Amino acid sequence: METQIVTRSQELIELEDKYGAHNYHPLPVVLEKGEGVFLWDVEGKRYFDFLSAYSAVNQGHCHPKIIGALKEQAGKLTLTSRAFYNNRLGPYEKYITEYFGYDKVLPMNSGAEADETALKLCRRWAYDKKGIPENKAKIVVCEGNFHGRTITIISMSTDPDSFKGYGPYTPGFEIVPYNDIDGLSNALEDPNVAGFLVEPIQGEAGVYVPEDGYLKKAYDLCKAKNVLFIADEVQTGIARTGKLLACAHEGVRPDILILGKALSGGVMPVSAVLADDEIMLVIKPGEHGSTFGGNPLACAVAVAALEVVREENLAERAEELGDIFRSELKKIDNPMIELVRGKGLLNAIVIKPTNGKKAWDVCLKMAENGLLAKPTHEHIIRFAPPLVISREQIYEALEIIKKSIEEVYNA
Ligand code: IF1
Repeated sequence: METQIVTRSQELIELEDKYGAHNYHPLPVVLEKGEGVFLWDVEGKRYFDFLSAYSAVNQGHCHPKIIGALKEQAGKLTLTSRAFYNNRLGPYEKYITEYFGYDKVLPMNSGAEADETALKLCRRWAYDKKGIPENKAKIVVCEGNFHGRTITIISMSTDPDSFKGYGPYTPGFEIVPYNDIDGLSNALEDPNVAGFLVEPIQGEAGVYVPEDGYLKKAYDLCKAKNVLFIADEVQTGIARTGKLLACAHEGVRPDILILGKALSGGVMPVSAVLADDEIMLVIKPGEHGSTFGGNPLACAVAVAALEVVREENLAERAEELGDIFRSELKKIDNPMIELVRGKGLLNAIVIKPTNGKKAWDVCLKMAENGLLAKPTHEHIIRFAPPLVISREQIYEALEIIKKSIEEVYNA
């Protein structure tokens, strides 16, 4: 009788397949441990993490300082709800508002919740401050946007994978092409426009970097029309692109700033919306909130996560190592690499399918060779390692990437 050898990984993949909803198609790698830039699977194989949980793990996996804060706070108090005050929220609010330079913060959990919060804030401001007639406020968004998965957020999406089959949709959004100042300018002619929501670099769209000057021009147009400039920095923020915020590359200070992901270093869902008083205070007690938003555990973790970014100069590292990484990627002479783009350590390559081999095959080969990355939109591979990566490790990873593409090309 033939005995079938089933690995632990296969067993665990089958469990997810049998009992979990099929809303993802992961690479066939089952992870059980992380430290810094590395992940280990259940068979003990080590990988470079070049996804960083979609930029949530900028500080590296299980950063000792962040995990220390988590452990200490977990033994004391984790959740009070906002029905009462807690001793961690005030200090966190002071810390994060000074850190990013805003009067106030509104704490939430997921990125989508923070985006929803920003949309509500913008609409309230439109009615209470700008004087737009009731229910007429419009928010301009960009083609190719990704802001999360709620019904309202997918109502602004132009990607059928995100929105198809979930109607009826939330009205009140106008879509303009990304990286197109004239398109935005036309849309802003409508006096009922209250806000412009934009990703400084479009992540899900495939790390699409707008032309230099786009964000500044967009910001200036918004100012001229009394429209709020709302930046979704859930993915681009917290040092990923070589500055604390991607908007800072153009000296733009958003009226409403949305943060998530790396705000906790990937330890738990922590998101935030930042704005000045004249915007933030339009929401009054009882008009918005969340059971978990601002919980003491999240506050302790977020302060530690932000301290790490500063103490370890992660923005400067991302800038410097990102330049090296992109210039070395561009040197790889392989017909499968069509394009290299990105900023800081948020990068992508566009793969030209060759002999039936696609980005997915390249990712499988890289995993085999010890580096994890994920394709997006069929032909794009995102490269976004934790920002604690060293220069030597960047070169080591480049060797794996180069070798893997060659192996797929020559197969
Ligand atoms: C998934 C991509 C990244 C975001 C921006 C808000 C959110 C996200 C700019 C919502 C979330 C995600 C979610 C994740 C995959 C992922 C993603 F592949 F879609 F493109 F990061 F690159 N604003 N991004 O990028 O934050 O509610 O998830 O905390 O599987 O949906 P969330």
